[in-house]
Amino acid sequence: MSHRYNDADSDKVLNMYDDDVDGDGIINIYDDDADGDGILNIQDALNNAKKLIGRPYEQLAGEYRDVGFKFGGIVCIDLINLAYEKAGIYFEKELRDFFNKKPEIFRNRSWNNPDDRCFARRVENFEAYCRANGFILKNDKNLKPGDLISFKGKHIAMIEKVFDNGDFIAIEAAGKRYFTMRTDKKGLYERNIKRYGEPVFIRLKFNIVR
Ligand SMILES: [Ca+2]
Ligand SMILES: [Ca+2]
Ligand SMILES: [Ca+2]
Repeated sequence: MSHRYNDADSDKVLNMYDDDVDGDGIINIYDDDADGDGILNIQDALNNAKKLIGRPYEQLAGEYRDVGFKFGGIVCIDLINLAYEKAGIYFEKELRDFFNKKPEIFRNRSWNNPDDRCFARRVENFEAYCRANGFILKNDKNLKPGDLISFKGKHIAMIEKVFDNGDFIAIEAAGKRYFTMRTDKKGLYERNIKRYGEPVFIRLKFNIVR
């Protein structure tokens, strides 16, 4: 996680606090290539997510001073957050900043707010952020690698590969599977629709006016 504490553009603001990680004058959420490595954010994040395959699931869910995470365990949303932060998009910060702009989109604000350390690790907050920004797809007809799939704001995975017949492979960190791994659509749906609800598909967009 050294990327968090690096300062890619040497402006004395660490990456994790920097609105413009690569210092090209375009702030991260409008910058298609936020870390300036020549790879677009979505592809960059997908590459990073693949590297997280094999990470154990964080069964303690942040309890005990987050010891599980410190030892490399991740929960479903960490897969997304870590994959993106290495690409220069820090959703931990973006969600908190967004709360200050549009608090009304978040539920249970008396405790579900930026002061809560788990605020940006709640899928429902990430989904609300995506909804407010118009990132929710109408259906699953034209999924692309890098799209995200959220089950009623309770569970989330990243799509890696899409087949012509509508099938897909996703990367998922799920408690019942113990390790971050690939899943086919059938397995993903069987594990999660009954438990959480119907899927919502998300395509993040950068380089747009919001
Ligand atoms: Ca910086
Ligand atoms: Ca930039
Ligand atoms: Ca990049």
